[in-house]
Amino acid sequence: MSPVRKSLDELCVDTIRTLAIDAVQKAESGHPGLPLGAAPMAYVLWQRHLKHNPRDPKWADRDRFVLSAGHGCMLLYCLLHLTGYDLTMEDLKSFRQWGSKTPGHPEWLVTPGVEATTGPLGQGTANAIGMAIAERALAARFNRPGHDIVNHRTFAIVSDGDLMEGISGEASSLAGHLKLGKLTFLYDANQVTLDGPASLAFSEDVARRYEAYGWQVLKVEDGNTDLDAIDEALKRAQLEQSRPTIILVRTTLGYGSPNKAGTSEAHGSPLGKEEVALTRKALGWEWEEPFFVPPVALDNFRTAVRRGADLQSDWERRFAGYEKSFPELAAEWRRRGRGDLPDSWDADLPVFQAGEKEATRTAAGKVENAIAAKLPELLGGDADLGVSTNTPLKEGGNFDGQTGAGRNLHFGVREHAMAGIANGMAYHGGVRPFVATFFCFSDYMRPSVRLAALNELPVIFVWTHDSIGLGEDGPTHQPVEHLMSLRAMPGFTVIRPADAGEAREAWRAAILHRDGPVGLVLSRQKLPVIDRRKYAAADNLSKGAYVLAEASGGAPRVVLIASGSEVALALEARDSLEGEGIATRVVSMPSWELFERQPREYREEVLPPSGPVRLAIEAGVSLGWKKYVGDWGDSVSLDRYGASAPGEEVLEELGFSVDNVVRRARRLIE
Ligand SMILES: Cc1ncc(C[n+]2csc(CCOP(=O)(O)OP(=O)(O)O)c2C)c(N)n1
Ligand SMILES: [Mg+2]
Repeated sequence: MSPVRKSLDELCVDTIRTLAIDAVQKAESGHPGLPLGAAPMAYVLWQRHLKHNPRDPKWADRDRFVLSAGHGCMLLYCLLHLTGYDLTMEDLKSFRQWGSKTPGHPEWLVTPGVEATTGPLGQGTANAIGMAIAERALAARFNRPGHDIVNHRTFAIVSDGDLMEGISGEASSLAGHLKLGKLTFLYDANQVTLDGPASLAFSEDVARRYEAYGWQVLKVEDGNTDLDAIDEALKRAQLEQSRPTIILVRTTLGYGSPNKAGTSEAHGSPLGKEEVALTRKALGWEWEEPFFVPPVALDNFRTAVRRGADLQSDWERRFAGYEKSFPELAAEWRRRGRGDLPDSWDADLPVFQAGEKEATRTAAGKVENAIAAKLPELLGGDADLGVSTNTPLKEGGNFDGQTGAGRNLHFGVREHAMAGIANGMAYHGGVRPFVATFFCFSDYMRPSVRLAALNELPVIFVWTHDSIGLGEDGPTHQPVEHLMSLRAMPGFTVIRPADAGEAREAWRAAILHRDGPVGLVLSRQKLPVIDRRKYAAADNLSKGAYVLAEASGGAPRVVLIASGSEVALALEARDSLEGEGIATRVVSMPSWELFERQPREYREEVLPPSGPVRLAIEAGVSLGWKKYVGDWGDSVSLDRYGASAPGEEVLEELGFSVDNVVRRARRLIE
């Protein structure tokens, strides 16, 4: 191919391409193929359609862009640098290096302008859908006739791998159902994946699949060079109001690389010095020095700065008018933008009477509803188990994807998408998402839960039916290893309240916890409401663990540590042990993570490092309890699966009885 005169647009596309392969080459690591193939669609989107302001990446009414195929992150970093975000050429040159702003996959907390952390394929599709949902919810709350304060779109580039992943199917099905008209996917249909041609494992008709989901499906036959066709499709996508749009853009992975294009060799390793040179040549790139950006290209990209400033100042002017007409709404908008809570949001939370019995799922549902009355940003839903999780907002109405009205999201039986969508809502900001299902099915959500933790997203996961105590449904539904497996996840806070009072405090703690996700782990079965005149107050939950019942005489010989439904059992066992003259302390430990945040003196007061022996009681695996019971301690726990029978019987049979706890405590002392 001999060098041909390029249009400015073509020059800009090739600037992205060459910059991306240079950065991958310099890092000696990374994915050159996607940027080479997807540069045209990304360029046209960013240059002609995306509403954004590089100088204020957090401007609330910007369009959202998610690169779901996060391995292609060099594409995104190039766009950010070239259009004028706070990402320098030096940053591009430090791709994948320690401490750089250009990590190996896009990270939300690291790089300004990155809207979602992606890399685990499929997640970005659900994140984008969550963003589009948040946009609608905010529009319904804040927009007034003549005042479109919230009016932006969500775009995502998705790859073959993204669309193979189950989560994209779940999420896209829901997006079609909700008729999210302001959502657009650009599908980088290059028919190649990591191991070879996509046809090794992917032969469905994606267009018909998306049509069946209720999406508008558009096609661009030559995504490598036909910028006008991409532009046209993007225009049509934005004319459609009542369906999300997917644009199938046929591209070549590694476009331009003479020896690797169209093969999986272009996917995930540097092209190699020679092939980089050949690729430049094939693209008709005149310059030899790496990382060269032609000044005319840069000028063109940087028009985004002026455009962005104009767009944002226009919005700010309109917002000022809105603020005059609707001062209260504007104040709420600002408060939500800051992430602050309204005054006295928790003034009227329900109180529960000692002597009654109530499942923590039931109590938590009442508390959540009371909070929702004061906290309009709280919205969420469940995966077809609302009747059991008690999480639907009674006054909330069902969410309408067109108008954005309603606060109850029916995710259907789609746990993974539910969690990924909740993350997207949290990334978007302005809303406070919660999602609910049975605790056992947290496994179906785990990849997204992990990303919530990694990104410090304030998503509240409500998980009910928290142990073998759920009974008859049997071992398929009875969580055993789930508590510990979530405690193993850095940045994730697990809270398993002991009774209705702690359930109230658990919700309070969850709302106050704004720098990471929280899992509320709640019982199906009724539990006695602990008499707080006799025992310590429930608001001690905020410290993670506390002395619920002190040993008579103040010097315990044994400390029983329990969480959730096992706390009532510990109190009963304490009565028996004390009856035998064994001074016994009961520590309620709803949250390891909150406890670890306390000063050492407090932790040592609750669990003295020397002296009394400790026995943990929890209907879950023993793994991990050594941390708190020490080498001399023990745990009444569960290193096997449960069984199908009435809950009380399963608990009794598997060792969660007063007799067994007393016996085990006695054995420890001896
Ligand atoms: C959940 C998950 N599984 C596996 C991977 C590893 N992986 C990265 S990219 C990829 C597939 C690449 O194919 P495609 O998505 O079509 O991207 P392209 O090669 O076209 O850029 C795989 C398997 C991953 N990132 N996430
Ligand atoms: Mg592919």
